[in-house]
Amino acid sequence: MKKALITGINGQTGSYMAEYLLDKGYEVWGTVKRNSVVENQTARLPDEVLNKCTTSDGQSTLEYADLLDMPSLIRVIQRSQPDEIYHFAAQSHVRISFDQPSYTTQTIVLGTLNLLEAVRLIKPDTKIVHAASSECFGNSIDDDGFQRETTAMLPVSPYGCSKVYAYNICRNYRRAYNMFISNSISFNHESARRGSNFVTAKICKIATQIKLGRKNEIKLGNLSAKRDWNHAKDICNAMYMMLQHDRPDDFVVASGETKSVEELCEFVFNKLGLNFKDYLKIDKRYYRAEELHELKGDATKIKETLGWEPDFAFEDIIDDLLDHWHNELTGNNDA
Ligand code: F7E
Repeated sequence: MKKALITGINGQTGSYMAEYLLDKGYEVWGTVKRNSVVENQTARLPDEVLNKCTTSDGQSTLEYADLLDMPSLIRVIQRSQPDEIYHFAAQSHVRISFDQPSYTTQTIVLGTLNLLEAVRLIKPDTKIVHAASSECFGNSIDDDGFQRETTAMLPVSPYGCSKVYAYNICRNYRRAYNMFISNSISFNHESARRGSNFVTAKICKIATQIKLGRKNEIKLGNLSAKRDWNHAKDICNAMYMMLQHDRPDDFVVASGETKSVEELCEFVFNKLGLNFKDYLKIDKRYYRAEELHELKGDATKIKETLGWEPDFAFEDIIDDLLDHWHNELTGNNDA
């Protein structure tokens, strides 16, 4: 039985990764960050997943650990002896990275370095895939309007700057120590489990509240920003494929389509039979100190090398979010 360790197993993508790997028969380990509300520590992991997070002799495979606490990383790697590591844990909200630049940098920069160093010292044959980000590109874009593996990285947020370091230290450890470390340069990825302070989930949640008569306005920031939206489950599949490849490498994972926040908003409200302009207020609070204007990824490399194809189109992603928020807000959790 293969063993995988997921950092940030309770995050949006980490939780889907756990399900994906359990379905493939893996023993799944996860790092859990201590939260004073104990239920929040595993809130995104359904009971059937939690119940399967055990060793063959019934010991829990969820371990308290923090990327900034090296002893905790050493302990979890020693205990789990993983064949594969899926590295998600980070402060991942771009606007909040302007409010908490030091914390964001510590979790991503030192956190990734600590993880790589612990693996190098304890179990250097572990295969690692790091959740890098399209934020690494910032406003750099090729002449044909796409970002790809060769596009210059010119980040425009503390989060993006940190992810460029993490991306590069992964490449450095790969070359310097001959370790199997890949980067998934993931573009925006969304789902029913997306935190509602990210724009897709925020719009779907509030549009549903408006439809139910519980709210009468939505406050948003920069409507002209364009993003390449994907489903988190498609990112899991891509990251799994990267670790089954015969060598480590870096891959853009993206849909190749881009839409503005305004187009997203219009699409969601239209689906509910509403006109977003009747409810929209612009609030400067949601702007970033420096904006990233447009993301559109070229996923040719992963498609041609690994055979990856996404299962979810843009409308499927929105349907997943709207179904979730309708059920959550109406208490219809059996649906
Ligand atoms: O913003 C605009 C905002 O916060 C998307 C993370 O997963 O993807 C994500 O980062 C766009 C931005 O995601 C609001 O200015 C307008 O242009 O959903 P978001 P993000 O910043 O693109 C990358 C790839 C990551 O790696 C990150 O970890 O929407 N926007 N009004 C707004 N955004 C938010 N959150 N809230 C608003 O009210």
